Amino acid sequence: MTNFLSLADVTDLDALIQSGLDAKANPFASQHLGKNKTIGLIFFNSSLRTRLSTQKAAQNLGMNVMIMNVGQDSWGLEMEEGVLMNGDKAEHIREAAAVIGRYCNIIGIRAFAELQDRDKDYREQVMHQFAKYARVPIVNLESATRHPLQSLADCITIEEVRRADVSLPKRPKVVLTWLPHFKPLPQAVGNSFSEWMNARAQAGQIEFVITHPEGYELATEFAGTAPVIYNQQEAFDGADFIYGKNWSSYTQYGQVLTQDPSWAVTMEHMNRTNNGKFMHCLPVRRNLKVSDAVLDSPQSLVIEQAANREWSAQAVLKEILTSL
Ligand code: AN0
Ligand code: CP
Repeated sequence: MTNFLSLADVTDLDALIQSGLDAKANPFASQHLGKNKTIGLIFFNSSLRTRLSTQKAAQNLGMNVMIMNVGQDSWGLEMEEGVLMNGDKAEHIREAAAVIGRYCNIIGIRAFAELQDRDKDYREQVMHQFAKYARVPIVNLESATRHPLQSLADCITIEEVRRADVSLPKRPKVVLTWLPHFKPLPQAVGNSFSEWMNARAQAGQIEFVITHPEGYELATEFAGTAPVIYNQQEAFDGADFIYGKNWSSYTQYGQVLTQDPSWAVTMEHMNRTNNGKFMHCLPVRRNLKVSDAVLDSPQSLVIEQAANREWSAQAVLKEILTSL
């Protein structure tokens, strides 16, 4: 693996999931692999889990870690080519990425969608500019359209539960549900989760269903052929895993079309499932998107899911380090 930008960079998903589970069982087995290697973690946006879990994973592999918040710690970075830089951005990505690439063996980047211009966001300019000018492997720490380290942690979490619970069906039913929120959020987590779950469904591992109000359709490149059910209750029937996430509209780009509170997940919703587990990438606003009762119930996987971010990052970094 050179870059880890999306599922397309994964050659063997089963092996990567297993590598994450192996890292969880034995975190320091490869502690010499990253000796004298440096990872730079570059954040254009806030983070709790991604920042700490990726740092921890890199340290488990013996790497040195440098972290920078763009704009706060560094200069603002211009991404457009051939522009007159007379605005508020003091440095161009050409120099910035090239310089960071000289200090680091791997660079992780978080840069959310701006939700203003759909074509611009879906072009993934920040990831591609870094990949072009840094000349070292790039890891996506959540880009405009994807969050693959989260999706890998989600796969690890589902696999872990599947192995532990023999009563689960051979192909558990996984439901991605939209949740209400007053703020426009990116589609990245929903996109990525769909992309990875569609791959799992195609491999015969799970059944995958998407539910959201009309107008919240994800781009077809991500939704794939998963059934979309506009009736949330119907979608929840017999589900083994409920994965909640808010996203803003893709078709009416970046808009909040509804905040219908009936879409927030409560115990009543969960009672329609097959004693299903509740998943969310976090951060989550309690009682706006999902009730206290669900988050605090034994059905909630959110903390284990966040814990598994360490092992997803470790599996990815291990594979990149091996290819250096
Ligand atoms: C971000 C998002 O929705 O993409 C990050 C999630 C991991 N969430 C918020 O901005 C609240
Ligand atoms: N799930 C996730 O990526 O969380 P952070 O935004 O806190 O990194």
